[in-house]
Amino acid sequence: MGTAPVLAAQPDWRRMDFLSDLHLQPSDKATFDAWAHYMASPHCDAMFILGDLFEVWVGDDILSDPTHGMFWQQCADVIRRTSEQIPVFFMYGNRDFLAGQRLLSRAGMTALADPTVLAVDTERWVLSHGDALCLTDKPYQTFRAEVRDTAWQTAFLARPLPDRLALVRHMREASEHRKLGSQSWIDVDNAAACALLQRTDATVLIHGHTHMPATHKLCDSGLVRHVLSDWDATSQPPRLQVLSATRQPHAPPGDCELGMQVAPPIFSNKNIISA
Ligand SMILES: [Mn+2]
Repeated sequence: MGTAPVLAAQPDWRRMDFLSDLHLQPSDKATFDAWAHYMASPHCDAMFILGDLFEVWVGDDILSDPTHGMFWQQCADVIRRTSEQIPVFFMYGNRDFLAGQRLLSRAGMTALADPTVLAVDTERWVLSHGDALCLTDKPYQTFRAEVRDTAWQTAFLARPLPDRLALVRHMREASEHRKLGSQSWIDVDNAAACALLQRTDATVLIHGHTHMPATHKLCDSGLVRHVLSDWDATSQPPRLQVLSATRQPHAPPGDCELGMQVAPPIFSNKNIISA
């Protein structure tokens, strides 16, 4: 990863919400419903979706496909209604990196590079999906470099939609099979996370991807790594976490509170988790 672009938080953004790994898909209506409810009345002034919003994205032409299009249109329309009220930023994950301009325009989302530095007053936070930092997974990093290549993407998108859907299904099955054989989940490399923060002059890294929500202190230097959970409304208890950053109205600039919450808040106060 080279240098990271900087996005300055607008002065009137009191609350910023971060979420990732919703893995929206037609077969999981409960998670879609919980997410749509959260999106319908956002209590934040800016929203950051840090990748894997969709379980898979095979190309924007799926939006107009008579057989498969309806669910993805609904997703785009849910985002559209939110982005008409507040800015919605989207970072590509390893499952939806083929999201294109047509989806972004329809949903009213602004794409963010991975990583992006979010400058909040005097603080600098790095936003990332997280997969690029899982360095010990060498086969995945090779695969990632291959599929992020423009020529690969052009060739893939040129294939008929049914072919792409079949190919993705095949790749998913192979990946699930591989996971069954491995003992542990591969995590973000802490040294790489630390180096990224130092290189970008930032103190906080916010990412998803690993589905291992936690707050890690990095390299004894006050640096912090916040890991977002994935979303699953059917698990017990439901996983529907949003990391909210709130600027206190009377606090000095840069005095921001980061707290993990569960969305939508209708589920009950018991679901509020302290950061
Ligand atoms: Mn991911």
